[in-house]
Amino acid sequence: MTGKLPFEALSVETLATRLGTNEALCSKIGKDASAWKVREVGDGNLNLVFIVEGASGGAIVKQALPYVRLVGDSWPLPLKRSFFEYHALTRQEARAPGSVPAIYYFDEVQALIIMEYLSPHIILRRALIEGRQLPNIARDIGLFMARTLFRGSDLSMVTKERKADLALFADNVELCDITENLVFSDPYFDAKMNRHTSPQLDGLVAELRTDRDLKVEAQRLKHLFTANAETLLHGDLHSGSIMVTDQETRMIDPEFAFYGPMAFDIGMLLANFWMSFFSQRGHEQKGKRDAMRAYLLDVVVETWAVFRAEFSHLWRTERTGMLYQKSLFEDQGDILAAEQALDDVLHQIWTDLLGFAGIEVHRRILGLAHNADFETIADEDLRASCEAKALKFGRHIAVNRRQIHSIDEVNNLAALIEQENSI
Ligand code: SR1
Ligand code: MG
Repeated sequence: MTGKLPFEALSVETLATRLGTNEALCSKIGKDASAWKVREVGDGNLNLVFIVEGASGGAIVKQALPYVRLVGDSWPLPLKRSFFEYHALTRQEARAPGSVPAIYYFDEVQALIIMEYLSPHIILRRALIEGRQLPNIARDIGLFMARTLFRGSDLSMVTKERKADLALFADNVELCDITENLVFSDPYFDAKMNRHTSPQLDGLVAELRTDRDLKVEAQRLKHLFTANAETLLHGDLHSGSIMVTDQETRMIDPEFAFYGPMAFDIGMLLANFWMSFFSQRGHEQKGKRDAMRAYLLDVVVETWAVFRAEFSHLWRTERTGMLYQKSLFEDQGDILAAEQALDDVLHQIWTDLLGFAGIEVHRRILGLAHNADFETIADEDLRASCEAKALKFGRHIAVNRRQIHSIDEVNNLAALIEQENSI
């Protein structure tokens, strides 16, 4: 396949013929395309994902479709998201080496990326639903977030390069538009594509949609999301965008990448751990999940601690950008002022991440794109009761984010709500 042919979606049947002479793919998996085994495994909302296995190995072929797969061709979506995913992956690899799949090939016109087949990795969300305790995720994800968020910002980058990059990713308009609507607005009114577990949640949903404080807060956060072009975000860092083994963690799918507030990635990620926490009761049939719940709260604590420690380390050792220049602080012998500024920056991230986490919880229960943590709970009353607790938790941390001072406070709140009688 050359980049000059017009876009055409691949299929299991056509992939070997169309990519059979692709040198990057052949060198990874073997030249005999007639022996390739091809499976389509995409379970996300947007794209085609193929696993291709040949005589000498496997690879992933990911291709964007000109529409939202979850909804169909009534919702067109530009192919250029593949371009942003490719460029985000290259930056993430440079800033946090070993944290993303290796890229073998990119074809902009065909909107396809050929990349490393991560095996035996599975999607983190799936592992958490199964009740698996992964020992390294907090460390790996905390480091990934600190390194990518710090090194993609004006704390670290040459300002001319950062502004050029900001301009490049500013064109990721349609994917930002999805987040701006699906995350920040749709959950809080009766938007067309919304759904929720009904009738069980109807009362609570109506309450949340008339909650003035919550709606104002959600819009403040949307404002922050659109106006604070602070760093290159992953943009969709939930547990479905992370692949794991017991030892390894890799971040995938950064097609929503753009310059936004650091707290967005962290808040979205932690929200997904808290949602997993509230969903565990729905998966308890084969044994108690108390240990799993405790594990998830520990993961939250450790992820935030690792993030803070690594971000602080980078602040002290790599602060080469135009913000909080060393010439103003350390170079004048004022190390304490640099530490004061660090505390200030971390405090702002903390306050904002709670807000983003709260509304991420809401949109996964009230909006279009739900998550499997709750969706796979077949008993609707049980699912609704798990979801109701998560909704109350999300409302509390979003609205009260300026009055909450520690991660333990948030985890205690989660534990308290979990023990309450359900709706
Ligand atoms: C229409 S896309 C819905 C969601 O799927 C993606 O994974 C993002 O989270 C997006 O909000
Ligand atoms: Mg995705």
